[in-house]
Amino acid sequence: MSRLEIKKMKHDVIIRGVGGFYDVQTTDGQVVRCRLRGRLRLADNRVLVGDRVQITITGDLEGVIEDVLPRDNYLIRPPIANIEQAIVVMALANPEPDLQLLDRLLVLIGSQQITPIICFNKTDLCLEEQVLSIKYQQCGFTVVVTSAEKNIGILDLQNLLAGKISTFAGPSGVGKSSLLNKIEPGLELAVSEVSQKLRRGRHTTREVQLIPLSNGGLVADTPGFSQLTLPNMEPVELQEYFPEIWALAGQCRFRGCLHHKEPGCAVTAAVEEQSILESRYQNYLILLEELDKLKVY
Ligand SMILES: Nc1nc2c(ncn2[C@@H]2O[C@H](COP(=O)(O)OP(=O)(O)OP(=O)(O)O)[C@@H](O)[C@H]2O)c(=O)[nH]1
Ligand SMILES: [Mg+2]
Ligand SMILES: [Zn+2]
Repeated sequence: MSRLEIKKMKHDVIIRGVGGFYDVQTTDGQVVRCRLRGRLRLADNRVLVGDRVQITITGDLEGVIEDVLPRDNYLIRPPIANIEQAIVVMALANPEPDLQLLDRLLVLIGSQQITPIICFNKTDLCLEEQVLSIKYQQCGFTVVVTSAEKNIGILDLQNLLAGKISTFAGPSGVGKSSLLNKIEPGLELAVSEVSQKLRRGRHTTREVQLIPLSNGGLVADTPGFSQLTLPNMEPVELQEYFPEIWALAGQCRFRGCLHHKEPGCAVTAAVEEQSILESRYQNYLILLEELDKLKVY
């Protein structure tokens, strides 16, 4: 069976892990608690939420995962497989947006051929919300500005999630679970206040969990994180995941320009003219250096 055929078929999917077991949603809508067949536990790539699996039923809503089907894609953070789009949530305030983590996540997501969507939440706490959202829109990203508190942008999110398999991603405390509670009333996911002392979230969500939506979508709530190492890629590949840089790359004097110190670089010129966001370019350089080091050692 080709990858495409596997994708088109409906399959049983892991929707959450629970203390060594996996809940699998079957094609007929039941949730079967499964253990892993022994040899799968030894496999290099651990089993992820979102994996399509073959199971045998052993009892009343109990089964065994016999096999994991090939993945379309997966993310290391949040750990999830086979998604179409990732909603990266950043709070505009409380906690302050971490633009380096945002740009890192956008690279990771892009490199897995997953569609990124940026969600700037807590717009009720911020007066200049326009600035960031317009800048990222100009880069070519889809951006939604929301407030779970004041019910802003929830309909936009619902429309983006309808009929798709998506994941939320982002730091702790930005409001991922709060937004999902608004998107799907009745969910009642746990949320908790941002620590004012540490100025960050309290890691309330502990597990990745795929949630069926009443509009036909499937969306994962995920634990927040603040650290993310990029997957191994050639330094020259990085620019492909910065759309605004990639769009100019053809105008540089040298082919294979890394847009760092090369003469005749269209990208550094655009940064000087402020048509490329300075923070995006600085984050590009930080990631470029990281990939360079990975390559050397
Ligand atoms: N003012 C304001 N507060 C919000 C908004 N959305 C969420 N919050 C608050 O932010 C805090 C953290 O929200 P959570 O939904 O738990 O955040 P999370 O991203 O799920 O965090 P983790 O599960 O730890 O990764 C809670 O106190 C929410 O009430 C918003 O739009 N505006
Ligand atoms: Mg949460
Ligand atoms: Zn260049």
